[in-house]
Amino acid sequence: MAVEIVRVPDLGGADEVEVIEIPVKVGDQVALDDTMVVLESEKATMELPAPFAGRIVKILVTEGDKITAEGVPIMELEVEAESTVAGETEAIPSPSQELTDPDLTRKPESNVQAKAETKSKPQLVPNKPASTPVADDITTADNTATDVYAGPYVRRLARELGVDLSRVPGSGPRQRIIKEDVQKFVKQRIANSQNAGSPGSGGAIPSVPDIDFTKFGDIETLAMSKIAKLTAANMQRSWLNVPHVTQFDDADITELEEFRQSLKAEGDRRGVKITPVPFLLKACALALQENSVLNRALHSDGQHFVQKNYFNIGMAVDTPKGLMVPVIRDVNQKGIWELATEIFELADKARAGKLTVNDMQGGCFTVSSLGAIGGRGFTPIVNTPEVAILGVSKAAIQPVWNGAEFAPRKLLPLALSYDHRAVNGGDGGRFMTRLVELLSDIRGMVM
Ligand code: CAO
Repeated sequence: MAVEIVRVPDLGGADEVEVIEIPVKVGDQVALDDTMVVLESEKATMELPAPFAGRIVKILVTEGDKITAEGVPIMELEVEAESTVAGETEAIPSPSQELTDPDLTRKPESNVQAKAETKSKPQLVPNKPASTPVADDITTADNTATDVYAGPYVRRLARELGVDLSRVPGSGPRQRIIKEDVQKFVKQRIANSQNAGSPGSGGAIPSVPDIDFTKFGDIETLAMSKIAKLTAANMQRSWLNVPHVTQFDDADITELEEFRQSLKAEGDRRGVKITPVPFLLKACALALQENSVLNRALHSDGQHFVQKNYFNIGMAVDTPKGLMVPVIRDVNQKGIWELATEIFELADKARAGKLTVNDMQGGCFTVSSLGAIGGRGFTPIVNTPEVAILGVSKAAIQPVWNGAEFAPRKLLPLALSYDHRAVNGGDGGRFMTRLVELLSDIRGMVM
């Protein structure tokens, strides 16, 4: 082991340089070219690189020191025998010595001290004008921006930590970003994310604490099925991405129900069960045709909508393994018998766990009917990339004022959720009103 003294190089014509940053400490292992000290003159800043790899045994300067001559010892570096440079002639990468232009960083010239004359020499390069405020002239986020006022050491640190330097306020001379600024920025971000969810915070989503439920009673841990995991992931993605609006209305399906009952005998002959669901799908397809805004997807480029000119509707099916959504294609072109048959077949297939990927692709809109199960209303979550979903609850007979008296009518509660990035309240309102109209007077479906 040999101890080498690292000295201040040629000052590049400056009368005095100041030690403005010492990014290393005693005991640190440095690699060749790691920044050891940052010096600054009135006109330039220079990062003094390690002339060889080794361990720092002594730092002979402190931040704020003024150096007026070259050759002043600044550090003692313990170098492994084989990496000392005495007599070595191989080309050594030149140091990084820039602030304002990283492209100017490598200039193979003479080295910082006699012992290492085969190495390159740091050069002072002009600082950016002191009057230029850092925050105003930073536009890129890749930390190679020439107008980010920081040296290679800080840039490297920022890269390692994934910090966008353009967002870091510099506290060094002329707002130079120093390592403490990056550290402070990272600490702040961590604190923000830990406080996320607290009023006024803009950080990441707070995690739910892990609770040991055995403290409170007997538990079992059950493996989630593949469907349950997929459903959880899809729901979370949609919930986090989609600004949801849900609006409500009731459709008077008294006449639809009378008509449906009148079809029962024929249904028995055909072997098809007619429930309100095929009517709902048909009415949705027609309302989508007339309100095409709800038959869109948001383009991933954030600049376009994808307008779908086909009308495929997904139908949520409750299965023992979890929620599945087979898709019924071209609903607008199909009759009620055909739809009822397909609904029955797909729901059966879903419950038997036999749906194919194809059965579940290509939906434009989803209907989730909990009518057979019960409940007065719920707010469904949009099945992205679709932009709207209809939640259907249990129909019930209710008194409705007809202008002269309260009459018993069968009302079907509907809830339409939509992605407010793609669908405005007006669009949603028009769709819902038309849907209610079609269900309340099914003659509209055949016109
Ligand atoms: N109001 C009152 N009764 C209703 C109704 C409603 N909105 N919708 C259906 N019914 C009745 C049906 O008419 C049928 O009664 P009858 O035999 O007397 O006619 C009965 O409820 C049972 O219907 P069904 O469940 O066999 O068939 P369906 O067409 O109504 O529904 C399907 C099919 C696949 C939508 C349904 O079985 C299902 O799985 N629903 C759950 C969907 C779901 O889980 N959504 C939540 C998703 S988010 O977690």
